[in-house]
Amino acid sequence: MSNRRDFFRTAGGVALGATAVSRVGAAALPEAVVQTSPTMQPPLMPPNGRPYNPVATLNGWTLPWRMKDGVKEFHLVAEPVVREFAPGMTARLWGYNGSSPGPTIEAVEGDRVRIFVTNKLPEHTTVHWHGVLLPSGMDGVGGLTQPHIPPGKTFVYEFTLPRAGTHMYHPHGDEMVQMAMGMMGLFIIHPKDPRQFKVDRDFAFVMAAYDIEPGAATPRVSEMTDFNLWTWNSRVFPGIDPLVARTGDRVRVRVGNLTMTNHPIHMHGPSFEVTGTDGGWVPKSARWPEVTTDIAVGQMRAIEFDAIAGDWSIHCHKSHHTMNAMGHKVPNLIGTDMRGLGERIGKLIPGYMTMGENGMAGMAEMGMELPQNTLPMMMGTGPFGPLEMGGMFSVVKVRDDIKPGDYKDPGWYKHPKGTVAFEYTGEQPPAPRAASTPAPADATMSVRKPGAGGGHDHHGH
Ligand SMILES: [Cu+2]
Repeated sequence: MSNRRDFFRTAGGVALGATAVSRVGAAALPEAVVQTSPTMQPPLMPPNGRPYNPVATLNGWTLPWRMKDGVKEFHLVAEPVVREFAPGMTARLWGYNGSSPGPTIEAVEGDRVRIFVTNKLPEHTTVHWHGVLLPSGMDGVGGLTQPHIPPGKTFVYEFTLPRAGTHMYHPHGDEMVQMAMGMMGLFIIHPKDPRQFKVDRDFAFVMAAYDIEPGAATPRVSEMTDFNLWTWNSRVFPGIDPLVARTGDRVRVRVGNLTMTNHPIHMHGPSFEVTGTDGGWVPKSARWPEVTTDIAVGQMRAIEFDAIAGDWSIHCHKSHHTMNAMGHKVPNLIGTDMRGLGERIGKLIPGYMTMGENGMAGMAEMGMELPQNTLPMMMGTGPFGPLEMGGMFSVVKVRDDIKPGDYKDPGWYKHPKGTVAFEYTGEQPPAPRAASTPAPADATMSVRKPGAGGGHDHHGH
C-alpha cells in the first residue's frame, strides 16, 4: 500500500518500493484517449488483465488503459468540452477527455490502478473516487487529503480495488461550479470471478442537472434548485440511447445521482430489484420487488430485471424532470378561455406563449419558434404520435431477436395483434349520477373542446 507521504515523495522524484507510485510510471504518461461523440460506444472488452463483462455506458464510452507491470494505467484529462444534449442543442461544459460525463473507468476487484489526472481547466481541481475503498490520501479531497491540482499540472492516484461495485468519480475542489459544469463519471469495479453477479446486459449512467437559459450554452453554476435540463449522462430525451435487450435477458441498470435533488426512477413492464448500491451488493434475502426506486443525491443504485418483450418507458417520476428547457415559469391556464389572448400579448412580447387551455399536450405539436440552441420542453415522436417527453426519459426496448452484444436501436416494438389499446366506437349511454350525491350547482365547468367553435356544457355528453 502506498500512503500519502509515499505518494508525495514519489511525485517529488524519489522512487519507492514496487507498491508505491512508481516514478517510472509518473515519468511516462499514458496516452489520453479523447472521445467527443455522444453516440454510445460499444462496451470495451478487456484486451488484457482479468476477464470481466463490461458495462454499456449510455451515450458514453469506457476509458482504455495501458497495462504496465501489472498495473492498469488510465489518463484522465479535466478540460472544457462541448456536449450535445440532444440534436438541436449543445452545451459548453467541463468534463474529461472530450466528454461530459467523462469516460467510464472499468477495472476488476483486486486490480491495482494508477490514474493520471491532468488539469486543463482554468482553475484547480481534484478527483474524488466516490464510494471506492482506498487509502485516505488517494480520496481526492482538495485541501484535506491532497493539495489541489493546479491548472496545467498532472497528479497521480494509485490504489488497489478491494471490492467490486458501482461507483462514480467527480471533483472535490470547487464542487459547486465543477459539478454544475458537468464534471463526473462512472467507476465500475467488476468482480474477480466473472460468474459472480453476472448479467446479460449491464447499462450505466449518471444523472446531472443543468440550468442553461434558452439561447445560451453555458450552465448557470450558482443555481441551487431551479434547473431546467435534467440529464442522463449529459443527454436529454430524445437524445438518450434506448436500453436494448433480448427477451429473457437478465438486465442491470446502474444509476448514479450527482444532481441536487432526488430522482424516483420508474420503469414500466417487469418489476426490478435493487441489487447494489455504491456501498456494495444487496444480499438476495434483503431484496424486494419494485417498479420505482428513489435515488437520493450522491447515491448509486444497481437495479436488475428479467426482460419482457416490448417498449417499456424508464424515467424519473418527477414529471418536471421529463421536460426540457421551456417547461418552467409557465402559468397554469387549464379551463381558462384564452381565445386571442396569446395573439394579443404576442404583439407586445414577441415569442410569448401561454400554457394551453386544455393542458399542454398541444405544445408538442405546435412547432413554436424557439431561441437558438434550446429544446422544446416536450419532444420525441413514437409510432403513435408525439411522446411529449424530454429530460430523464428513455425506452427499454426488448425484442426476441437481439444478438448478444448488439445495442443498436431496433426501432419501435411491433405489438402482437389485439394487444394495443383502441378506440371504443359503440353506443355511449348517458353516465348515471348517484342520486344521493347531486353535483353542487356551481360545480359545472364550461369546457371548450379542441376544434369546437363555441362553449359546450360538459354535462349531458
Ligand atoms: Cu428526477
